[in-house]
Amino acid sequence: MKRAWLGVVPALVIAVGFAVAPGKNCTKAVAVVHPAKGQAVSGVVKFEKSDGGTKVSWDLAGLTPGKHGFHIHEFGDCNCDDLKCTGGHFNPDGKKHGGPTAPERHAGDLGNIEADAKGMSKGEMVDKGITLSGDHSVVGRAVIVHAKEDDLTTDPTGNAGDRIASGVIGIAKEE
Ligand SMILES: [Cu+2]
Repeated sequence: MKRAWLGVVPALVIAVGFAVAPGKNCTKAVAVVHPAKGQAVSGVVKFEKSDGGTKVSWDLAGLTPGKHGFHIHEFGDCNCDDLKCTGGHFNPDGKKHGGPTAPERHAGDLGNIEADAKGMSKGEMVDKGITLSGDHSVVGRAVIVHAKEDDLTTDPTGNAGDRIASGVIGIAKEE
């Protein structure tokens, strides 16, 4: 009996190791976005490895018209009403807050998205700060939409206000 377990335990360790290694060769990821308590924002954000960075495309509804801070936060834990459990902006290099094209920025600083008069926002960007594997991988972390515009300056939050929607970034099937 004991001897049987000797084989099973290493096998389990190996299996779990593969399961949690976040996307060693991941090239596509997706986050289904859900509203924070009392909010109505929902949709989907997709990530894809591309030339020159990571292509981020989004399709969201239920926003107020105008600009909204759009970030990757450190933890993929959306299990709290105010989404503070997702931590601060994903910042593996210990940098200050900035806009997506600034040399000094958090990896997770994706700037703003803009909603139209109907509260819809759809678009794409290629970002150089995030990846889907390695130290800057966003897989397993959270994409967050804020109530207000990110001023791209104020450290560490961009003064973007409440967190109104979130999605956990997961590995997507490659085609
Ligand atoms: Cu944020």
